[in-house]
Amino acid sequence: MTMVGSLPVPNVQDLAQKELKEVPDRYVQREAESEHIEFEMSDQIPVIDLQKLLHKDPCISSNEMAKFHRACKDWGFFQLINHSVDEELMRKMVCNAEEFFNLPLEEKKAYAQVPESFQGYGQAFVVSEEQKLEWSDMLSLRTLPVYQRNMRFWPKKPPSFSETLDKYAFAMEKVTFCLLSLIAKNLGVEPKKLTSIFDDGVQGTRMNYYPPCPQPEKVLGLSPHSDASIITLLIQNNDLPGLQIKINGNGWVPIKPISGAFIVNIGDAIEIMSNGLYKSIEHRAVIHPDRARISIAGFQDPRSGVLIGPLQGLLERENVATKYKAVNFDEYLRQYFSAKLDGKTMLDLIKFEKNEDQERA
Ligand SMILES: O=C(O)CCC(=O)C(=O)O
Repeated sequence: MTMVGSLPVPNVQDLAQKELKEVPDRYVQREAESEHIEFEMSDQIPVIDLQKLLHKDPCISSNEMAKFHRACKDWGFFQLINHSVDEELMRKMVCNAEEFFNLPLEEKKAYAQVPESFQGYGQAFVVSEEQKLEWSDMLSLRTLPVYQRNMRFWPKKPPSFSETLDKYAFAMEKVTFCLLSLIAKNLGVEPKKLTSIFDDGVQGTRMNYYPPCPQPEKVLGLSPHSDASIITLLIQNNDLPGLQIKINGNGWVPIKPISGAFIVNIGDAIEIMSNGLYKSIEHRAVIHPDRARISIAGFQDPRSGVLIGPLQGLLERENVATKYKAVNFDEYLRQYFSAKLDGKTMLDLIKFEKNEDQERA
């Protein structure tokens, strides 16, 4: 049985408060000077308007649906505006997370991860004592379905934390369900074929805390990876950039967050089900020299035990061969959480053959 969960590591927020001149060697994992950053592509990252997608006027909705299709196909990332989630709730969620991370370390340790579990305060994806470490701490919680929550890891401080996260979890689920129905429409498959994996679906919420770092060019907040999820919704504490994405194996494209928007990305589950038409894009988080950044990622996964594979209707209509093996999603997640973050290697393992993505890279 593979290990799920992370080896214990030092608390980075605590380390960062020690006013270090140089970061310890175990965190040095980047050579920024040899990286290519595509600043000019930042402004091209698609912005999708949910109200336009759902608009009664077919002219407006079909234009936006075409834009949405291209965003999922060519970018795998977009910012979602006019999503109907109360912006005050989003702000409160971020403030509650910030208040939690600002508690004394001893208080936060009451929610520390325990062996063989990814839930709680700590890290993820640390599987060996030699592995380089990320410049971040995290609080990971299973937020849906409600009966799968482990309240032992839900902070009691600030007092509004649990109520806010409960509301926020359902709000994220609603948006994801809506996006998934629209994705089905764009893929030309019966919505139920996609949304049925979502009934009783599992949602994990990860709150990432990235302290400032005296040598940000040497560290990573989160190593390059794609998400295992169906769809991920991300918000963050301010307009501080930190998230970067890799398009077509070229340089890193920084995302400039739009206030009040969700940053949305397609996860591995949709890449598999769309037979590679929609892309689960590699992304990473970089660190600011003197400001802390907090992000909250909501990962919507299929329900437990479901088998994920390319959608039959899509394969027949496009008359293409299946590029991915069908996988039990629980097993996929188990593998995902028992290895270090490493680009798209997990997804590559279930591809039938080298396809054009790899050839292009
Ligand atoms: O902090 C970010 O912007 C990225 C977070 C992320 O990719 C994750 O939590 O998997």
